[in-house]
Amino acid sequence: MSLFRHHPTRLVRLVPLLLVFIVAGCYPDHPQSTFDSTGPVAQSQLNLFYWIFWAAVFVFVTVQSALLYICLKFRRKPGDPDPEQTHGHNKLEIIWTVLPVILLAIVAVPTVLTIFDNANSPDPDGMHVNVVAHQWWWEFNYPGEDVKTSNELHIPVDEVVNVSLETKDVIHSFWIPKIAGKVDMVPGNSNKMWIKGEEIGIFHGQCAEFCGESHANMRFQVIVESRADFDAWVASEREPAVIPVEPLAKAGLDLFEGDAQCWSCHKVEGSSRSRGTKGPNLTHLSGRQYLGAGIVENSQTNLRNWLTSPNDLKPGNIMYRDAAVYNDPDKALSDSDISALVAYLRSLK
Ligand code: HEC
Ligand SMILES: [Cu+2]
Repeated sequence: MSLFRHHPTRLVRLVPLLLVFIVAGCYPDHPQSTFDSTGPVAQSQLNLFYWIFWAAVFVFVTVQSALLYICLKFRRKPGDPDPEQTHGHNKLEIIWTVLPVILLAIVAVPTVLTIFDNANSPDPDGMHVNVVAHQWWWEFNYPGEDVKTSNELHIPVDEVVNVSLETKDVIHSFWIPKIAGKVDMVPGNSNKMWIKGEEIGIFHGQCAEFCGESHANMRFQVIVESRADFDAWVASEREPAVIPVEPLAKAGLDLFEGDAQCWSCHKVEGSSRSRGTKGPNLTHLSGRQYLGAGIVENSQTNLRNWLTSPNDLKPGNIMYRDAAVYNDPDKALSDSDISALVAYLRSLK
């Protein structure tokens, strides 16, 4: 405690800082706050959290009050003789064994019920989405709708969506803080969960299991929309990409499917050349709100920045690591190449 004795003010100065952190953590109106749930799964998890939280508060307050009381009441006063020496106390030992058992039961019963509720879809024959995680982006396949897309999950409001979770590489974890979470995606395994969005809007998703350099940048958007909007989205996603006629975009397509070798990692439906699966499906890239798995807004400038130096936006990403245009100086993209590619990608509506 010498620190305290010599420099009490230094430590006291840290208190406001600590409060800032604590209060910031409590702010519910945050895109990744689990305290502002909008779906039954996240709501049940939040209810469970409160149940356990208040049980813990009860234990804390009871134990600390007893401790304080005992310390004050039975503290040694000057001149006191040695206290009476005892060994064992059956009644006390039974009480402090039985009480925690009851408390643990109070916590365990709702926990197990919630686990089962979250694992068993109320509508197993409803809509399905297969989510495949990659370092550091997401693939979303809708087998019933015949739609394959990346980095943006569209779901109809108030409908149960059954989700299966897989990974192409390391362990990831699927988490939409306001709607549901978290279930791990484990190599060689397919995990299941269900989600339901009860509010129309755009929600944030985030990988919740450390998976390498750009783990923190492995995000996605969840677009909860009306049934009609969802059906319209499905209809447009099912259309193959339109072949551009505008000369710059056309030049971009030639590069994409030729010297720039983008085709080897990216799929564009409707193209017989672009069938790659190492990177996100780009068929309707322009329809997405964000680029690079939720990192930056999908604007012309950001797309240009992404193609110029993907590593600045997303350290370590596999495109930068493996694409020839970033690794072989002879194949590097010129400014006009990038303009053409941007024009082509912007045409992918
Ligand atoms: C070696 C494989 C590979 C090659 C070659 C490649 N990419 Fe990629 N690309 C990826 C991967 C992987 C990602 C996902 C990166 C991430 O978000 O971590 C990606 C992401 C993208 C994205 C963002 C997609 C989204 O949903 O936000 C665009 C746009 C893109 N690439 C365009 C291109 C273009 C244009 C070329 C050719 C110059 C190209 N890529 C070449 C692997 C590749
Ligand atoms: Cu991760």
